[in-house]
Amino acid sequence: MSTLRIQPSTTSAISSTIKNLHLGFSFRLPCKNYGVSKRPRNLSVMAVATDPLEVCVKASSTSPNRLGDCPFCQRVLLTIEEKHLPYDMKLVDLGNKPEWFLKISPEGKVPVIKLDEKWLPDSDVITQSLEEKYPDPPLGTPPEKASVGSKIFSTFIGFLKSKDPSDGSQQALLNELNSFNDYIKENGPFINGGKVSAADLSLGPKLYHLEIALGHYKNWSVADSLPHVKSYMKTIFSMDSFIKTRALPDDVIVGWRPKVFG
Ligand SMILES: N[C@@H](CCC(=O)N[C@@H](CS)C(=O)NCC(=O)O)C(=O)O
Repeated sequence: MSTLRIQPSTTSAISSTIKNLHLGFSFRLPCKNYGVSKRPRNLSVMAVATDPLEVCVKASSTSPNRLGDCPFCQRVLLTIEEKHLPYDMKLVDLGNKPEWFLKISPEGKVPVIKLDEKWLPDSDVITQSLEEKYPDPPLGTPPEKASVGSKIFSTFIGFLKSKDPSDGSQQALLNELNSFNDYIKENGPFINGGKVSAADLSLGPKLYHLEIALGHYKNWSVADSLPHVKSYMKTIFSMDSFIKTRALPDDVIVGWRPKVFG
């Protein structure tokens, strides 16, 4: 195992490490949060670091030691980032899954996270558990808004895979994007109004994949007639947490290739 210590990028960061772990890699990202312990009367604020969360995510298939192109992994990382929790990322090569990973994720899927000494799969379950365990800042989306935009991803995949321009798959995606445009116009800038919430952290990575994959494989982009979808994407894609956790465009392109040509 080799360890590379990187200088923290912010004054509040505790440490950054990159560790080689068997066939995967582990990154400790700058820890922004210091849990404030009970304050002794004669002392000023005492900062106590929280143990980093361990999270297994997809490794890049184009660049060594980089995060890969899994939108479900990015959703989990965004949630952790927005809650200002420290974490260690273990990069898993999904094309050659190591034994240690299959032991903790028998289905062989990422993301998986260690919470209360148990490895937990599935981004729905993980983000819900993070919300319960670390309620501040709250990121929950009210149930009546939680499924806004939720059909965009499946219609995007339908259009991306389509080889028949007249099969209605492009229109199906446009219908979903139109509804979303109207919703954000009335309720935006985020799904739950003024603040980012769990539904945005799920949808944002999927829109990122949509933009890159449809741009590359179909020469297609979100039309100017959908300005609220465009501004929503711009807002989410420029969040610090998003920039820090996004996949490389080349990985997104390589990742969708089997769906397009398979
Ligand atoms: N429902 C799961 C889906 C996770 C998933 O499909 N992950 C993909 C990567 S994006 C995976 O691990 N696939 C296994 C493989 O490629 O072998 C979630 O929300 O976490």
